[in-house]
Amino acid sequence: MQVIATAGHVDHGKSSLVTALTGMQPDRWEEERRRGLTIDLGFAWTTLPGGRTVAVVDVPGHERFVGNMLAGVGAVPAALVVVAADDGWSAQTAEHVAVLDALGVGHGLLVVTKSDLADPAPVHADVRERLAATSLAGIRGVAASSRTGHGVPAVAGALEEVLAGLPAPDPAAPVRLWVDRAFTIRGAGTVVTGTLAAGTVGTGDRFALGGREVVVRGLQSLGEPVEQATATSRVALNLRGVAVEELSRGDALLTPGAFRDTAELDVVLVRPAERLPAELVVHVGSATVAARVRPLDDAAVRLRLAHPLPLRVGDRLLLRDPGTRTVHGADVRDVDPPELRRRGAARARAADLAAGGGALADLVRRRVVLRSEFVAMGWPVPDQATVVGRWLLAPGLADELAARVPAVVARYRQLRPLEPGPPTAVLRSALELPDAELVAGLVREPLRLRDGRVVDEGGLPEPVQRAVGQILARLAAEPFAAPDAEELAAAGLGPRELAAAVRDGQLVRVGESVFLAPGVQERARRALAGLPQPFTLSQARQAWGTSRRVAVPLAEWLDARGVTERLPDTTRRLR
Ligand SMILES: Nc1nc2c(ncn2[C@@H]2O[C@H](COP(=O)(O)OP(=O)(O)OP(=O)(O)O)[C@@H](O)[C@H]2O)c(=O)[nH]1
Ligand SMILES: [Mg+2]
Repeated sequence: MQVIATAGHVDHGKSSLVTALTGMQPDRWEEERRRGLTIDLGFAWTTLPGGRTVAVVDVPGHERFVGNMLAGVGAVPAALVVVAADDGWSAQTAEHVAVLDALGVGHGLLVVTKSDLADPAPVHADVRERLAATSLAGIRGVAASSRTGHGVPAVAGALEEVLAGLPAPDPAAPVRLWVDRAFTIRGAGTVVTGTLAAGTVGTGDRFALGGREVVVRGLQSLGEPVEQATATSRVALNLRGVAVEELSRGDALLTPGAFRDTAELDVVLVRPAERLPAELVVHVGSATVAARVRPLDDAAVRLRLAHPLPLRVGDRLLLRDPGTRTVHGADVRDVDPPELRRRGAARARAADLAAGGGALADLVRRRVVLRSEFVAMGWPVPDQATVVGRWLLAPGLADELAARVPAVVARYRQLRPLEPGPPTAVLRSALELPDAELVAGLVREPLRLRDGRVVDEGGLPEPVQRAVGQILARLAAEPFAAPDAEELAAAGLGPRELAAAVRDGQLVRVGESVFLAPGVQERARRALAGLPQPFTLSQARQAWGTSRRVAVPLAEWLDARGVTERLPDTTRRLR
């Protein structure tokens, strides 16, 4: 399916043309039909002779209802510009075309209607000339009469060609469905409708909607129930989790996590403007919100929205001055812009925005950003980004920060020589990182991450390591000849040094100032396996070839670890 919206002055025959094409009456309200005037958006659809299905969003032409017109064209990629042969280019023709131009709508068809009332040729020529300076320059034109039916098949044929030229939206894109109607159906509950511009919607899907989660109970497209609808499509979703009173036009159903709300953003005008009012109305999708305007230069503008919207970089906004009815197209360039405090910051910012550096430039400015945030802003992840867990780092930044880590570790160890190294939180704050999780990506050889700390591969201060090394050499020859307290003290190993060696996995503490080498448990067990079971402490001591000072705590240590079992008569056996 493809979707197109009408445009044009009041009474020029938009709704009549839609009816002639589709056989459906787009004016839904009794008041509209009675007055012969479109007030709100209308919807109709048909399968064209060539086989394409098209849905038409029919907009009102009356100047009072331009707000509804804006909501209707916001998510639609093509326009059916209608001008009456007996009236020609008129005020709302100009206003609607200016809107389409500002939105950058480049696909469309011009239909000169009421060809039964006047020669369409002069109007056709005039309109084509006026469109030449807009995004609709060069679109095809067809003359028709909805009254006589003359030219209507040609409109259908030309329309098929226009639709064939539309770019195919990404069916896997995240969904942002701007609600254009919300109502209830007896027995079904809340229903919203909208133009699905990208992505896919199906029964059971969950969406974020203004801070709550809603579930799609069922959906319809073109009046028929469907399991799934893929962009471009008109859809009606029956929702669970929201009451109709909580909804209005301009709300958006969002793929959870794929969008972020923003109230402050930087945009670049499609056409530079000398002077902008201090306040403008922003239109995007079906939403309308007032915005404070701060020009950064004649093209770049900072907007502060009266309430946040789920906007992304690359979105095209329509900025409208309701007083003068002038419109500007504006491209969203930053949905989380930097503060402008210093003198000249605005000008520098404008230059950056004009340069339009894209995802990489944005990442360089942010330095570190959550990947999910960055993607939700609308940026692709640049190839040059460094990925650390959930984070993206600007190119080169990881190396720059990693180079600072050894100094932080050294300083910490100087202050606390017997701790293995600083906890990641210390590095997080020293390097001003938003999350300790990032430290993992910044630790380079010979440092490493162990138990939430950044430690030296060596583990212990030099003199301590040397003394421990001597003891280990001795224990290699005589595994149960633990050095006594005096010997340890002489080697410079006080309680803190010994605790550090134990923490580093180099010594095992089996009792009060009894330290043996790693692997002692297995060695002790093997020696006991050669004894008759059960055995006495004295037998164990002899098997180990050590003193009572070592044998008593070692035997208890083995009991505690379940290697041996102490029997009621104080003998032991291996378990
Ligand atoms: N003679 C003639 N009259 C037409 C033709 N198309 C529409 N009309 C008449 O023009 C009037 C306005 O037609 P609509 O189709 O309601 O015009 P519209 O552009 O939808 O008007 P709004 O939605 O209010 O902006 C109606 O009385 C139609 O019957 C046509 O091709 N020939
Ligand atoms: Mg109408």
